[in-house]
Amino acid sequence: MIREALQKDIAVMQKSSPVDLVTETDQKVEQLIISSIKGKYPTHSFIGEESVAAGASSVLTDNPTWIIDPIDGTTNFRSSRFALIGAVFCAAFWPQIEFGIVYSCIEDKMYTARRGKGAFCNGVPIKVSGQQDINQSMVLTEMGFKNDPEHFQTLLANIRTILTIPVHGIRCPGSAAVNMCLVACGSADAYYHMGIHCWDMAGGAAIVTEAGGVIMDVSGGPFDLMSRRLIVASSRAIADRIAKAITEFPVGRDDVEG
Ligand code: LIP
Repeated sequence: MIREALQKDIAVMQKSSPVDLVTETDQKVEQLIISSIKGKYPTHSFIGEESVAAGASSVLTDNPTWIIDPIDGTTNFRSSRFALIGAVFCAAFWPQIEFGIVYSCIEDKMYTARRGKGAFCNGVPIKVSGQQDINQSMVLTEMGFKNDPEHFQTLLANIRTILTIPVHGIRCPGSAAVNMCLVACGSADAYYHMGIHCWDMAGGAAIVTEAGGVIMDVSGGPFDLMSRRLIVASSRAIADRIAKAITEFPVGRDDVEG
């Protein structure tokens, strides 16, 4: 459905800000995923990016819950047909993530993982690079300016701090879920981000963990799916070094509504 939509004109609507976009395809893909899963598991719950935008709850309960981002990288999808666009879904059987699926649909790469059973790309097992040396690492992050000069200054200062550690480079591919998969398969060594959502992180969290990666909060504490922030890395040493380097800014939580 996403690939077909790329052949046509894409009408874009703005949600909370110019960096928070939605298209008809986001809404249709989310409905398709939810109705397919509901057919099999009628009692399960859902947290979907577009359903939450329309007013649904994003609080995780102890009911089996599917967390869905129909198009992760909507800006890539809408503006440039940029190569990295992910469709993400994952099942959280509270308090654990049971499995994650990220489909990088332009590349036709299906990343999958199930807790304790490993991570795969198109059925082939994947592993993080195992890199321990921050000076030899490729780091991913994202830039979204939400009209808050203070956050923007911190975001830019963090990029400068990481670059001058130094590292091999920083890249901003535009899809949180795909970024996590790039770390999971060893194409990048780390990814950090503040201001994303549980639907951007959930599928990739399962995949990077099963690929042998480290996932943590930007403070260096345990990863919290509802915290809107994370570091993933090929090793504890690199994750700790990034946590030490970056300055936090407040982003709120997904499970505090209103
Ligand atoms: C997007 C992320 C992207 C990030 C944006 C946004 P969406 O998700 O994947 O990496 O920079 O802030 O959260 O909105 O396209 O699903």
